[in-house]
Amino acid sequence: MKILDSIFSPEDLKNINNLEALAQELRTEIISVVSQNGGHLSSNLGVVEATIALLKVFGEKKNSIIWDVGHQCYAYKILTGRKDKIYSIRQKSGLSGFTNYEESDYDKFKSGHSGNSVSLALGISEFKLNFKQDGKVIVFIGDGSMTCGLAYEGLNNASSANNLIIILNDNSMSISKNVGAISKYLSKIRTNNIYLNTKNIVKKILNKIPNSGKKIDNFFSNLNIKLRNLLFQTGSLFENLGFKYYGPIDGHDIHAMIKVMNVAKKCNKPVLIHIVTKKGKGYKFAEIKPDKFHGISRFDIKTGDYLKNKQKTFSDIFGEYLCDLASKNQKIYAITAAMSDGTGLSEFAKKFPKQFKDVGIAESHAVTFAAGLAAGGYTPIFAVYSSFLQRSFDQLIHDVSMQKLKIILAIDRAGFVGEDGESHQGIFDVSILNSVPNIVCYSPSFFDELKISLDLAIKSNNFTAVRYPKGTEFFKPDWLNKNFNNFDFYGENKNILIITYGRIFSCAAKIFQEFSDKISLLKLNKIIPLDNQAIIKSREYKNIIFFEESYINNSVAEKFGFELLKYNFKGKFMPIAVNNFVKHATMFEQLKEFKLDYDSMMEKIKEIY
Ligand SMILES: Cc1ncc(C[n+]2csc(CCOP(=O)(O)OP(=O)(O)O)c2C)c(N)n1
Repeated sequence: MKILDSIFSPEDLKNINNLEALAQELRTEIISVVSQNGGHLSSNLGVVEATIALLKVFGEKKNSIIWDVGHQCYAYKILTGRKDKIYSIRQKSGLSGFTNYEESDYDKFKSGHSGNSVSLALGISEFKLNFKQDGKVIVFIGDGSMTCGLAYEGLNNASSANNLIIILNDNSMSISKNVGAISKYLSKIRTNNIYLNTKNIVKKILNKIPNSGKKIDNFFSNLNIKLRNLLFQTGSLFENLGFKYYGPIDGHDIHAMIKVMNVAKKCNKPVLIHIVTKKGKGYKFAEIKPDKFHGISRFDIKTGDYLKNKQKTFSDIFGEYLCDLASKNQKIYAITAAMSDGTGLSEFAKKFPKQFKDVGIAESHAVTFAAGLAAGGYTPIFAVYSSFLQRSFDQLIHDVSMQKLKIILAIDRAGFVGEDGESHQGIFDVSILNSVPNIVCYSPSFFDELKISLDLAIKSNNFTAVRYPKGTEFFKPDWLNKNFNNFDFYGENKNILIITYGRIFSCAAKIFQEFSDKISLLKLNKIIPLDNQAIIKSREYKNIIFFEESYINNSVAEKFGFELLKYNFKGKFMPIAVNNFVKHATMFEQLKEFKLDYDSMMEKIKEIY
């Protein structure tokens, strides 16, 4: 019988002696699940031991455990009563790939976006302290997420949170190699020779002391502060912020972590435990290439190879084309917020290191940095996933638009993204951009249109966004107008006009190809601002159905309908867009759920003709 078969809640960990064997079982389970469902493999493998220690010490429900990003919570889910459902992870109606309060009391929040954990924890901590509630609030945050400005806003306010414990999981990786001064600071702590020696001293002492938290505490406390700082090279940052600092601790040594966590449990001040782990631990391929296995689709466990042939994606095209453009234009400057690979910028980074910056998980900074670059004379291009751009709303308005600066946003993952779930869907960028004055936004449906959009953006003096979907292009009709106009009408039918843009234009185009006598089609390329001529011509139609793969409020459809009213449109206007958060499922299931796939479009059209 597996050890896992005897664990139904963290309580059951009390009876388990061979925790290393449990870690091994968890690893095997996680590798198996992710190989079938895809997911965040290397992050999860790295925290198996830390999760066991965490739940062994803080598994009671009176404690609140908050995972930053939450992508590394698979072992946590298995050990908190969700073992039987783990094979449904990231699938429609199955477990989420992040923490999710709808699934379990052990999950305090829905997670997905990085850097918010300390602030969330401080809120819970404040309530607990004021209402004299027992229990600790524990944050689990990676060194990558510590590149988020938001995390420091939290740390800056944490000094009186006496029930707060932060576990800093330092694996020196974000998705790719971590960047910036904080990362260098942590690396200095880790690699310092004194640390290596000290680690052994600490380990020896920890091993000698049978569960005597007090003695360990004394050991740490009684060391002269100066000596301790010298030994650990640490006191400065976290201690000056008001934390009691323990570390660095080997994050794969369950017993060492349990002991230090028990000490932290007794502290009456904020504590930061710095653990050092290996991303991808225990699976050869993930250890060698932790970035490839950070977020991965289905793969063969034996070879580590993807099970699906990788098709060219919009991100690939963007990255390649930007390299072409930069080879002729030294003023092009590309920025990523910790997503070089995902946004297709890895090659650019290698070829044009002086025209590239990975700023860490710092989307707000990235936009304002771009504004500064533009003010200095560069043509900055910030490549960012739609959902992470949400972090930069004020910067778009205050630091770019209000200053009349020209920057370019390359908005990747616009629209549904599938299995990553609610936090990651690219459905809000259009609503956001519709609130930014003087911005131009193109929504290409196909690879060549993406290139033309980028050309237009670079040639113009406008603040421009180009938004494009995850993955590859869909059906591309051969009758498509080769010019990338602001808009194009197709067909003669005056009864039904279908309007759409972006990826789902392909579904509408297929329908038009089959039923060109029954419908006409309007393809929008420039979605912000809307072209008046498109509105004026649309007045001629009796029924307009606007299909939009974006959130409905402040959508292009809403703007279009509003403009039609201004132009005295007398027909029927039917917007079909996303009206809620989007749960994890395949992208095709999501399109279907929100009635934006071929069949749903067809059904809607049939209601009318
Ligand atoms: C605001 C935001 N930007 C980008 C991401 C994408 N992202 C997910 S995990 C991750 C790296 C996190 O690194 P770390 O916190 O060190 O965790 P690790 O995976 O290394 O354990 C990034 C950039 C995100 N989730 N949220």
